[in-house]
Amino acid sequence: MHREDPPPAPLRWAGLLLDRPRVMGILNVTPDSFSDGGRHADPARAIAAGLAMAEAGADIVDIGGESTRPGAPAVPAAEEQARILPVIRALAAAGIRLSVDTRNAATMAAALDAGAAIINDVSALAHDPAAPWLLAARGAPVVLMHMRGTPATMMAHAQYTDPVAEVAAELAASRDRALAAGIAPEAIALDPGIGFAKRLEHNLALLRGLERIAALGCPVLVGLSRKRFIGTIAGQADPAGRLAGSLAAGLFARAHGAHILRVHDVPETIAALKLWTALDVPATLVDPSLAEHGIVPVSAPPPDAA
Ligand code: HH2
Repeated sequence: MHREDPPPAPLRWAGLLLDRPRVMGILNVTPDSFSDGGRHADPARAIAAGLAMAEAGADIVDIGGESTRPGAPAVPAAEEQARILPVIRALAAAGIRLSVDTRNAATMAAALDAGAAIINDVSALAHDPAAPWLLAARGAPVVLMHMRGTPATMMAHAQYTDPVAEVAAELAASRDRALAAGIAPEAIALDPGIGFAKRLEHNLALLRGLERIAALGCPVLVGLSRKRFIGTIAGQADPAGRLAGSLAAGLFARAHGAHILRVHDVPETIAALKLWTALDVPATLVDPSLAEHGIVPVSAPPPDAA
């Protein structure tokens, strides 16, 4: 890009202007999620946790009723809905932008009816044949995440020659299937699926190569919070002890093209991103709330100063 070129217009997705990093808080209403399993299984505790995330500044709260950790059993859609719908209704009534982490079209429909705005599907709409048509009809924004196989079988498929090229090509194919079903291009965000059919070296390659996923032209969401590769590298067996590594990897992902980070630790992630943004300040990408501290957008130098 030449100095005199105007910066590209920021992407917009799900009512969010992606001119600065956005944060999706994780709210698993499950007994068995790998990090927060059981903590929010009671609806009242889940609602309180969702309200706290929004209060802390989460742009989206992502509600899940089925664990997708490696080897996790599938949860019947009726059970999944019984877990999440009361939480969705309460948090939607509080005006919180909600996504729902589900692979089932019936759960997607019920969640949208209950007030959710976004669907987050770890199968990229491949699990349930009704899902793409439903979302095309509803016009809901969707996260298409990369995975191979199912959570029960995915680690057997973690074989790549060039992980970044293969994941980018498979995500592009998922996007094209969604478009062919009638989902609008601006409704689609893509996610490399850190830890899903990926081993340590694949996760690292994908984070280093995130720009090639962003080059597909859709907003990029990354979920790496407390995941196993962080524990492996930092020597932390307990997911709850992986905050520092999650923040470091999240900032790296942001610097390499991620627009949205899906995280367990909302206030800590927002603080880290604020510091990163204040230091990085690429032209117009400044959090407006920093203006009170005198940190304002820097305009590009005139061409002859280059
Ligand atoms: N990771 C998990 C679940 N859903 N969705 C997207 N888009 N991206 C991710 O990386 C992602 C996801 C797994 O993490 P978590 O929800 O914390 O655990 P569990 O699947 O055990 O409930």
